[in-house]
Amino acid sequence: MLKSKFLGCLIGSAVGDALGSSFEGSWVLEENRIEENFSGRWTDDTHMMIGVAESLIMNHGFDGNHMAQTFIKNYEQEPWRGYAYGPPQVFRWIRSGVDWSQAAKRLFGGAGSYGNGAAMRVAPVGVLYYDDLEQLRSVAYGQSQITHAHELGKEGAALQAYAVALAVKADMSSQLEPYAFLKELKDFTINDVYRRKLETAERLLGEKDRLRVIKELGNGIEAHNSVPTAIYSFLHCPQSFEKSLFYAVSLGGDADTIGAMTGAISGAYVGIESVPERWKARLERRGYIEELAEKLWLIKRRLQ
Ligand code: AR6
Ligand code: MG
Repeated sequence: MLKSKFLGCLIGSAVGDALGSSFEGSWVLEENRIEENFSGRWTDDTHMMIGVAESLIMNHGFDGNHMAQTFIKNYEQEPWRGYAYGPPQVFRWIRSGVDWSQAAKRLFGGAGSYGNGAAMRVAPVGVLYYDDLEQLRSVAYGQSQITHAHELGKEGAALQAYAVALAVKADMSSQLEPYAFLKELKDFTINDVYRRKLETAERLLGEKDRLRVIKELGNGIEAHNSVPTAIYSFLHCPQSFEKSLFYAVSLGGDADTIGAMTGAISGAYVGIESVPERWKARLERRGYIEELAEKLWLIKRRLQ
């Protein structure tokens, strides 16, 4: 079952990215339109998630310099994946000699980025450290530091990784309790912005009006306006990968990234078998992503 959850998480993340990628920046949309354009092609979200997995596997854990070089190598091979402004800028600074742990602090006038780029790629950290909170937080922050030095960017990644971890630990055969799930996340976060968002998510459970959900939780490119939204989308229907994903993408906005983060949590809960075959079958580089998930699982098994 654990192996199925590792595979479900990484494949789920890539499927969510691919499903949402046609709707990045769109308004709220009808769920029955979402599948029309599904090509299985994914964007920078999955490209960077692959980089995180490759580096964790190569080093049997986190090595900041190696992960930064892996991101750079992947980016230079396929720069057209839809990267935002921040990461490529950081890559150029590192290439010109700036240390991997310092470069991202230069972004946005020294504030660092609070974009959702560190959270969208964090799934491999969530599975590998699902039963070790301290390591999970430390590696989630470490991998963020490469491109996202702002506290909200880093905390968003840690929260997303922890949501994945909780989903790995939860047993599919007993009903998942959304209030208990949100409470665990609230206890985990050390940031008030996220704590308030999780309280809002709790209040909104079962809300029918999508515009209200967007207004209160957000659907933007900022980590604090998308990570809680992905968690909420998973909780919309925890037992169904398909329903959670349709819901996440229907909110529009940063649909590929909210799709990727929802897919990572949902896939980690339901397992690979419950990710619809029609989506898996068309997913770009499915075999390679499955191979990475399996290697992470093997490392986990050896560590235990
Ligand atoms: N001050 C002002 N604006 C900011 C700040 C800040 N401190 N931090 C972030 N932004 P970026 P990402 C805004 O560039 O997080 C892809 O399409 C600013 O507009 O660090 O990797 C993926 O699919 C900045 O450009 O990149 C995701 O949707 C933007 O947030 C997304 O891009 C994104 O931060 C991930 O982007
Ligand atoms: Mg996006």
